[in-house]
Amino acid sequence: MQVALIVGSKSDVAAAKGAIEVLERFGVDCHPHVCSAHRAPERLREVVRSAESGGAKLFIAGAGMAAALPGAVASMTTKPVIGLPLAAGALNGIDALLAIAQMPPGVPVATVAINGAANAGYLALEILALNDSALAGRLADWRREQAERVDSFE
Ligand code: RP5
Repeated sequence: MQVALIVGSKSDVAAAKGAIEVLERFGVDCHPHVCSAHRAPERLREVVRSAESGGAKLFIAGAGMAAALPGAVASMTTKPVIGLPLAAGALNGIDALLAIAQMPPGVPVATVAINGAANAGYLALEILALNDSALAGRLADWRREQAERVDSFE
């Protein structure tokens, strides 16, 4: 496993699937979990520990509302954590975005856009590509294809 993806609730799963799709498209193994930082903190510790011993190089953590999950995961590992704020409550994800971004110095969470699951996947790929030249090459090819599509009238 290279990436562990954790969301705080079953209700978050659909909004997080875009990250898995991106990772799978580039052949990167991702194990998804549902575990709430507020409702099951002890189980979360076990999920993070077993993901690390299973080879996870980084974490994507998605949650809505108070969104404690990404910060809690970051407190349990020194691997990079990408926070995915989800639009789950009355504040449409602004609450989660602010909660995830406002980490204390020394315990960072890299935060993507509200419901930005695909970019959580792409950022994970870019981090993994630092030590994987084949993956870096595939990402560069994909960026070139994207540029050609944007520049074309077809
Ligand atoms: C957050 O509260 C979860 O990440 C979810 O986005 C939101 C609502 O959770 P449920 O009540 O649907 O389980 O902790």
